[in-house]
Amino acid sequence: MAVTTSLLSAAERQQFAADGYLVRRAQLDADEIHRLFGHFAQIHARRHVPGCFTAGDGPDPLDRWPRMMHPHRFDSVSRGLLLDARLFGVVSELYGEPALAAQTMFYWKPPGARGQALHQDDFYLRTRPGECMAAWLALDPSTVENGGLRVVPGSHVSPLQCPHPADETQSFSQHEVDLQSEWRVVPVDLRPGDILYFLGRLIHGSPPNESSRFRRSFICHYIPSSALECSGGYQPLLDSEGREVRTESPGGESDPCGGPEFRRG
Ligand SMILES: O=C(O)CCC(=O)C(=O)O
Repeated sequence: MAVTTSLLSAAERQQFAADGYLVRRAQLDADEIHRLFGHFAQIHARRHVPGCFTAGDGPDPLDRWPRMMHPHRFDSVSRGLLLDARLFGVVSELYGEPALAAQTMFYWKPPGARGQALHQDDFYLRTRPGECMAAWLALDPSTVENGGLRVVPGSHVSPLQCPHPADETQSFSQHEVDLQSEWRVVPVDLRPGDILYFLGRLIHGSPPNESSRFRRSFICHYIPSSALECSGGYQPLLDSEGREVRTESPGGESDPCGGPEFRRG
């Protein structure tokens, strides 16, 4: 796939390089989003899809509305979005080389749900060389009140950190990284159809949903096609035509903080 330079402006590319993230507004329209709501509600009604999610009936809202992992592995709508040029093409252009698609997730983030502590995605994907990139698609308004994403601009130039345990009363995930004193955590307000792109070393996370509204989002992860390693759980990867490919070797999953690239917190 040739990487064209027609999707992004020079200002967008510059801002992405400086901050490590970029918001592109109104990439999906209201009809498309409405169809996605109905579609994922039908999948959730199955209550259990192996390797993707199991819905329970416990008191934790995330037990009743768990995130769906890798829905593109069985669902053509998710796979279509992952490979859609509005996402895949932009990611390839930001990389300056063809991307490979690694992951999809659907988050319901119901009222009362815990957030996700500040982290770097490449702690999980282990992309080498290079770094992964997320395309985070807002399906509902995503704000401070309902647990919208927050980012640390410029933190993408720092190395991967070895995280410490997160406060699991606030975060459903167990890992949290530290902030340097000059860094600021900035909320990113998104409207339905907006896409936030960000790099695998950018520190980001989300607070709990303290509103009475769901905050639904569809999240894709990619790696550059020149990467030689990516964690095994994200493979097989897909190229722009949907063909399955694998990196030469999986990342070092046995000791996630052991490599020389990790700064121990
Ligand atoms: O959507 C969220 O609340 C957090 C998602 C996130 O940080 C991630 O997928 O890496």
